[in-house]
Amino acid sequence: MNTFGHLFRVTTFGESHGPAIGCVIDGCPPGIAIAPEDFAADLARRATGRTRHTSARHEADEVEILSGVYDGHSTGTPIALLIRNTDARSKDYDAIARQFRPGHADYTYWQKYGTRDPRGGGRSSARETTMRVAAAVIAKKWLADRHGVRVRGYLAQIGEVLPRSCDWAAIESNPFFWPDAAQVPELETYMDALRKSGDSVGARVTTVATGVPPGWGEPVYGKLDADLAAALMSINAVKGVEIGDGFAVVMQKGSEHRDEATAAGFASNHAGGILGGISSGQAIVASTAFKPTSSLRLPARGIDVDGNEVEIVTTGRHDPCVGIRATPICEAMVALVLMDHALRHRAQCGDVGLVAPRIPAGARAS
Ligand code: EPS
Repeated sequence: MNTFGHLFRVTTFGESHGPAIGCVIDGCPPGIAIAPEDFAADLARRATGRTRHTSARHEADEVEILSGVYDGHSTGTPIALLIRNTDARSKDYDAIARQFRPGHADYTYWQKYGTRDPRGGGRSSARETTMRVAAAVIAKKWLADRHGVRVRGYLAQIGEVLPRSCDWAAIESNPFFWPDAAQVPELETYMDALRKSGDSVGARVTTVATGVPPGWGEPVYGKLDADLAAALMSINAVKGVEIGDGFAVVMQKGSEHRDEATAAGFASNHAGGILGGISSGQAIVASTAFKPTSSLRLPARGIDVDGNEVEIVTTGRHDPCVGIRATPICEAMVALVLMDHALRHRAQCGDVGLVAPRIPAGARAS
């Protein structure tokens, strides 16, 4: 399945070392101002090769709009976006073309399809996330213009390192999307040592959507939190998703967890902005866990396609921590889910209008 969403429906295509990657967005409302340069900022935030802490592959990531936009505005017909791959180095993969990297989708793709494109991991490459970010530029724009929704994220953990403070202003001024500027030198040192060691590490990204009105999300099988979890889990290397307090709820008492309401607003946000699968009007908070990447130059035991035991060493240009550049990808998936649910809510309940009483959003997070 390469298609995502119900009414705002995104299909991505392409492989990491093929001629191009792209997407088709079907169901986009007409009248949204869209220009090729609108995509540049978010694509650059996600891209490799912009700092020494990510893969050195340097893609131009220039978007060509092939359809669905006329005179600078969406027409309501399918929007097709294309990005040509300009810096693939397929020979890096010759040595492992017949091997399965431990911890990688190499093995499961092979088992599923009986074949695979080994160049750059083919379709299983994080390169695919480029098109999610591109599609979400349009969703973010519509959500902001129509509803004042803002979707932002930050890196909330690398390995065992946690932010000591959280300042939104710091996040865009360092290569890690880290919310505590004072810790950035420490992270640089950490990542330099990790890269030299040849190993990789996991990370956690927190994504926050503010301005979402109450009512988005559908019981029972279209719950907003379920769709967010599925969307975030569909990002490469993701192993866990939490909404609001997530797994910490296991240790909470009901009297602690419930978010009390006052006329001035909700007093806390343990629920992460979603009750019964429907947005409450509070900030939606999602946390995503990324595993340490599996393409390592440190030798590991493995099997090749003929079943022989082999020593596997992965050379080439890889991310020591893919979570570092995952913040825009998590934002993108949250924005795509919200866009889809906004249209779904409008379709079914657009006539309901404002319902009183409306509790102000109150606390941002728990
Ligand atoms: C990736 C491996 C690297 C990354 C790539 C994701 O690709 P290559 O081995 O071809 O240099 O550079 O990321 C991107 C190109 C991108 O745009 O995100 C992987 O194995 O997932």
